[in-house]
Amino acid sequence: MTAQLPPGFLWGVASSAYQTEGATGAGGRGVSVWDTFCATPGKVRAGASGDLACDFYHRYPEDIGLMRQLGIDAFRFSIAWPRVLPAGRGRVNQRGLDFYDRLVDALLAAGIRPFVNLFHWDTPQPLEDAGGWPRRETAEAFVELAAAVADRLGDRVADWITMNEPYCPAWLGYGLGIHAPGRAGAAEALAAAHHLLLAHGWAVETLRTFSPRAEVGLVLDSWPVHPATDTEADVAAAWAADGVANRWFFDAVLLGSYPEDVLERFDGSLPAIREGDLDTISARLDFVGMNNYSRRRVRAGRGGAPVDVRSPTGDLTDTGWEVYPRALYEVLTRLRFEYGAPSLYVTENGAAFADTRTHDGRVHDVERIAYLQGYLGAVSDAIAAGVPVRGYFVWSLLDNFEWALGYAKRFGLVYVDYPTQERVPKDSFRWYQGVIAAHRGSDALSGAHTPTSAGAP
Ligand code: GCO
Repeated sequence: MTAQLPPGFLWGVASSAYQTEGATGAGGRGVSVWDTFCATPGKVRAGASGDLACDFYHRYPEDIGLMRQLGIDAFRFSIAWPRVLPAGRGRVNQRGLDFYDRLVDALLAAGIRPFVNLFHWDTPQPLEDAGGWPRRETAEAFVELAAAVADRLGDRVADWITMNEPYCPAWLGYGLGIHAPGRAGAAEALAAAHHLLLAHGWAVETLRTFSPRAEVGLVLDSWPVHPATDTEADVAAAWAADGVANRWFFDAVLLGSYPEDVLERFDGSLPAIREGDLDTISARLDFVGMNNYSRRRVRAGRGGAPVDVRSPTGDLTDTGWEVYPRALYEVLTRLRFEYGAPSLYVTENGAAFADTRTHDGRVHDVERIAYLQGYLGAVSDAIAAGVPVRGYFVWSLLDNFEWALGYAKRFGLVYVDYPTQERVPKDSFRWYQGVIAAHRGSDALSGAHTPTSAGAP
């Protein structure tokens, strides 16, 4: 039994450049912080890198064939900044843009609406060498990326995302050092977070200038933070963790202010926040994209500091994340009812499981089907509660490079045999295909939906 979703609901899959494209030396691409991080011993599991990844750069026609088979309405992908501006700013590399031009045309020809995300963490290395996201200049450079891409694709692309999960590059990249560029310090993370948001705000305006039909959004990740127990200390710790990971971004983007408790907690480590910055950051959006996979459970550690604890019960995915569909309901309703998000897409949801090919050559990923089913149920509940959720993107079409975890975690609806690059649709692929077809069938009956060509010019 599949969740009830409204007519016109958009079905998609999501991906990102560094995780799938490979071809890091092709077409005049510059170096990104992820190339450097992967080349640094000990940073990425088994010394893996995105050098080949899924070779999507060369194999995209085949992969679009898979998307057609799947029957999706929309494909969300990101632009590799170093392909477009190898030095991060200045000279535009037309060959880099040519790739995305071909990709967009091929998607449109297949009746698939491109959702273009300008940034999924692959900052050009020269910008990092000049100080990276803790410096305001990096946000200024980002405007050049937005302009170059929108100028080239804006006649055909209507759905734009400025960036994906600014929390991750800020806190995993600059706060904890477990993602590129691997720097660790709260002051750097907070400065990076502010400048990422500033870059987002400036890009909103730039995208609307260059792409007249643009619908512009930002993708945030959110895991609801639950206290491990209802003691006052744990509740306070959960609130503090929620402040850094969620409210910092939600408040800034949707309310135009930073949360007081976070400002107080980090007093002394805060970046220069100039007058007008928060007006820029809270620029009107057409939608907010939500990435959700699970929830966090937090207890008070030393000095009350938040410490994550594992869930004592429940199913876990291969990344150790609790299967907890209610989390998605919570973030969607929160964004709408507490923050007034205009409309929402679930821009990522999915799960890693230890998929293997069995004797029949197939991948019977029953856990993934159950996971997705549960979360789609949460989407349908959120819609029933009055949240305008416009669509849902599975992370991901293909197994791909899972950042510091290398290729060890498989999130795809399609299994990738990395040594041969063979694509093997998993059982979840067929399941999702069926969900989409059934929905479209009911849409056709109600006469409410024009399949796949909805957003094409
Ligand atoms: C993220 C990123 C993706 C990940 C996915 C699975 O949400 O962290 O957008 O790049 O691969 O989420 O962890």
